Formats: sequence, structure tokens, C-alpha cells
Amino acid sequence: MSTSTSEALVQRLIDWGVDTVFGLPGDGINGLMEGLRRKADEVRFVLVHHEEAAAFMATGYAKSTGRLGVCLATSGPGAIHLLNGLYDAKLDHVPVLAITGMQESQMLGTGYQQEVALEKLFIDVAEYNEMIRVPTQVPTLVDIAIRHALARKGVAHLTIPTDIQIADADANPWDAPAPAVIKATAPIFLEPPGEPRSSDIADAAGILNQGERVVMLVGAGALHARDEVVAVADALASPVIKTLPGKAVVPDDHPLTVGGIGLLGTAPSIDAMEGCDTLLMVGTNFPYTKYLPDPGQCQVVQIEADPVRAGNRLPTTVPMIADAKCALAALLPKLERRPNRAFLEHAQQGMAKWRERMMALEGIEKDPIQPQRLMRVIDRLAADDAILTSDSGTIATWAARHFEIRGKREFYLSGNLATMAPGLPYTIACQWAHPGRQCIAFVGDGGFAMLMAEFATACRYELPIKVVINNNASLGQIMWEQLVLGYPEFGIRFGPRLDFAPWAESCGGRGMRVDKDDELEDAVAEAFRHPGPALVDVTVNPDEPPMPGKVEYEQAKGFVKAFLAGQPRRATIASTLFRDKISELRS
Ligand SMILES: Cc1ncc(C[n+]2csc(CCOP(=O)(O)OP(=O)(O)O)c2C)c(N)n1
Ligand SMILES: [Mg+2]
Repeated sequence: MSTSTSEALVQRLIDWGVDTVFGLPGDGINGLMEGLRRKADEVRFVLVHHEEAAAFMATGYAKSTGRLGVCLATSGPGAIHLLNGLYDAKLDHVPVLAITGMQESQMLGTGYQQEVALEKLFIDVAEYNEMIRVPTQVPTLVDIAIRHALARKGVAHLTIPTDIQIADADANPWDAPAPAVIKATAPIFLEPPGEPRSSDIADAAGILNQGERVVMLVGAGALHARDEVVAVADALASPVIKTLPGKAVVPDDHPLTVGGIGLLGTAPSIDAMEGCDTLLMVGTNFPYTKYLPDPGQCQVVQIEADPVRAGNRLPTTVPMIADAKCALAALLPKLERRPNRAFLEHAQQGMAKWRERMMALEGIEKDPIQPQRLMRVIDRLAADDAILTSDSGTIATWAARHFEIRGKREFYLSGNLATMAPGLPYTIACQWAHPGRQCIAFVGDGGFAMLMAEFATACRYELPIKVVINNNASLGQIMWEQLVLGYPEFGIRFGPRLDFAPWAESCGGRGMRVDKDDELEDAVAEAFRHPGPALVDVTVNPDEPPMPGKVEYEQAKGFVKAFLAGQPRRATIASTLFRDKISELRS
């Protein structure tokens, strides 16, 4: 049997260390599927129910391993389905290779069935985007595509016509008038050295040593630099604020951290930002500039791997282009240990109060269940090396505030695209990548329903994932956004409440529904104990607002305006809002 182009392509993926490809077949990729079948001992094909999920899985795989994620879809509709998941990879800067099928070469441009110009469609999402037109372009274009994904930390896309997929790998039927031949390339990629310039280290150290009230803001680019972040923060007596994708940089119970930033952050983070005279940003491109210091308020040192993002969010005194771990390690010996720790101690007192406030919310035992309490129950029962994923929605706020990073725990969500629905596919990908670990998806009823078929994927592969659904029968986050704007809610309720436990059981997993607070702990514990995939669908209080760390007058005014304009259920909402939050509104 001769080697097909598809087989050669799959062999090259194997040469690059790819062990998993997420996808769904179609007539545009039958040749590629045969290539994967022939190499099934060396690379695993994970069959999904929706290509968007395959792209999220590739993204989740890349996020949780730091390695390339790979997804595969057929021409036309399959490729189009990939796009949202690929944008998630692009916006959160992780390497993903998307491989798609294309109509056979002789039909291109004729308006053949399913003919979609994928090289045009993928222009915006992909760093590298090519059609393989001649078999002998493999493996060269595979090497170039993967190097682009790894070097630019983004998406590479290769599309392959069906006739090329099944052609002999060494076929090149055309005369070659150009004075060139396709060169043999190698499956190698070297990370840039990541060392900062010595002049930048000196400048940065000068600014940081002068600062009297230094704050660190750390993001996903510092996830591999926990020890260095803690050491620098300790030397500078600096509170550490974490972006949500950077939640696992420092454990939540560490005395140096004041938790998250932004709408779902903490009050002491806001205070620290407002009070600082120096800001050290590490591995973050945090977009919500409203929560950063005003220009001119403070000196800014930024450690950023990509020159494009240096100075991106506010005027920056010393931008350092470097890997976070290298740069912090280089800075550390140049920093003078700050004897005056008053700024940090003030932040720590604020954090102690914040923790009490959060504990009070988590401690309310009533029906329907408080989402904060649900999150804390998961937190208490989860393993110290659990990997939690979450979706966009109120769930992101509960995860940010009531799930603690401790030990080797990790946390992933769609940070910049902030899309719904990646939680479940991320968790499946994490479980493939980390077989022994507890992988939990904490998702909303809206996000889960979008890609719920993937629970069947977990069951088919006997992946022992855990899914906990914060079921408020609504697009909760959007309801609160409408109210804050002063608009009565509209188009956000999915009544009657969907029941997801029977779905889990019908897939062959364990499914439980919880409506009563006193059943909650046992159900979550049982799901975590269960050796296979398990889902707990929890009815939560839909009237529990994800309040900002500090309520602004405009936000409170929005609620009142929406109530006056006829917000339904305003009595219940007001009772939750004002009973639990009255002290916050007064402040
Ligand atoms: C694909 C997509 N569509 C719409 C949105 C806007 N959006 C953000 S959060 C949200 C509500 C999510 O509902 P659910 O998953 O039930 O979580 P909840 O807020 O109710 O906890 C919506 C519609 C989005 N971010 N992504
Ligand atoms: Mg919901």
C-alpha cells in the first residue's frame, strides 16, 4: 500500500508529538480520516458531536498542556463550525492547528456543493492559512503551519482538497519552471530565549525600588512563574492582583494576593489599584482599562512576551519584552526588600474583610440554593490538584470568588472571547491530557445546553469528568446587565427549567438533580466519588446578583430605573438584592 498524502500529513503530526486530534468526519475529509485510521496506534482521534466543541477541545488541550492543540473538520459547514473555538484560541493566545477539507481541485471555483472559500474565511482568525495544492507540499507546509501556531501563539489553518488527500505522497504531476524545489524541513520549534535586556532590568528595578506603594497585576502569561511572582511581591511588599485567566498564578489563600480584578474582582483589589504609585504588570493584556490606574497616577513596569502588547493598555514607563519567569528571576536580585509593609498590610486587612463577606454569602443555606454556596461546596470537596473550567455567565463570578486555587489546582475559561460553552469541551480535553486528575466543569444551563451532546462524548470514551450545572433557567448574566442599564429584563428566561440529569443517564453517565440545599453536599460528593462521568444539575436562586466588588451609584440607579420601568419579579429580586446587599449599597 503506497503512502497517501493524508498518511504523510498524519505522520508529520506524530513527528511533532501530536497525540490527539479532535474532530468530526465528512465527505470533505474521508482521505484524512483514512490517514488517521492507518496511524491509529500512534495518534488518537477523538470523535465529537459538534466541530465547535472540537476547536474548544483543541484550545483547552493547548491551555492545559502548553502544547499544540489540533482539530479536524470537513469542508464547508464543518469548517465553519470550528470558528468560534478557534477565535477563543486566537484571543487567549494558545497554539492550535485546524485542518479542514476542501472540494477536489478540479471543482474549485465552480460553485460545487459545500464549496466555501475557507482560505478567505479563516484569514482573520489564523496566523497561517494555506491550501495544500500539491502532495509534495507535505510535510513542509505542516512544519510551517505548526511553527506559526507555536511561535505566534495562535491559530494555523491548513485546508486540503479531497483529491490531494488521497494522492500518493510523492506525487507532483506538474512541470516546475521556478528555480526551486520544495525543501525538506524539520519538525522543530525553539521558544525564543525569553531573557530581558539588562538595561531594562536595571530601569525596571530602579522604578520598583523607588515606588512606595507597588501593586502587581498578573495574568495567564505568568501561570508558569508562581514562585517568582511570590518572591518579587514579597520583596516589594506588593499586593498581587490576578486577572481571571491568571487566577492560578498565586493560590487564593496566599497572604500576598488580593484576588481578582474587574467586575468579578474584589474590593481590596480596587482599593490597591486606586492607592498604588507603581504598577508591575506581568503576563497580562487585561482589557478593562477602567479598572487600571488613571494615566499619570503611577509608574508602570510591564513584563510582556509579545512586543505588540507592550504599552498596550496604559502609558508604560519600562516595558520589558521577556518571558515572565525569566524577567522576574532577573529582577529579583536587584530589588531592595521593602521594610515598610504598610500598603500591603492595609490590603491584607481589606482582604480579611472581603473573605468574611464572601463567607457570609456562601454560608446562606436556603432554597433555592445560593450559587455562591454551590461553588464553595464544590471547592471544599474538590481535590487539591483539580482542574476547574467555567463558562461566561454568572458562573464566572462565582468561580472567581468562591473557588480557591490551592495546591496544584488549575482554572480555565474563555478569557478574552468570553464565549459561552467551552467549559464542557475544555474539561473533556483536560481529562485526556491529565488522565489521573479530577476535571470539573462548572457551567450555566445556557452554556451547557449549547454543547451538551459532548457529555455523550465523555461517556463514550469513559472519561470520568464531573459537570456541575448552576441552573437558574436563564441567561442570568445578561439579566443583570439589562437591569444595571435600567432596562427591565427581556428575552433571557428559559422556562420551564430544563432537566439535564436524565440526559446524563441516557448517555450512560451518572446524572443527579438537586433542588434542596440539604441534598447538595451529598450529591456533589457522590459525583466526585463516581468512577465515571457524572453530572449534578443544581437549581439555584435566579435572583442572586453577581455584585461588583464595590457598587457604584450608577449601577444601583439602574436597578431602580428597571424596577420602575416594570421589571417582572421585582419584589423577589429586590428582596435578595436589598436584604443581602443593603450594607454594600450604603457604602
Ligand atoms: C456564544 C455567546 N453567546 C452569547 C453571549 C452573551 N452572554 C454572556 S453570558 C450569557 C449568559 C450565560 O447563561 P448561562 O450559561 O446560563 O450562565 P448564567 O449567566 O445564567 O450563570 C450570555 C448570553 C456570549 N458570551 N457567548
Ligand atoms: Mg443560566
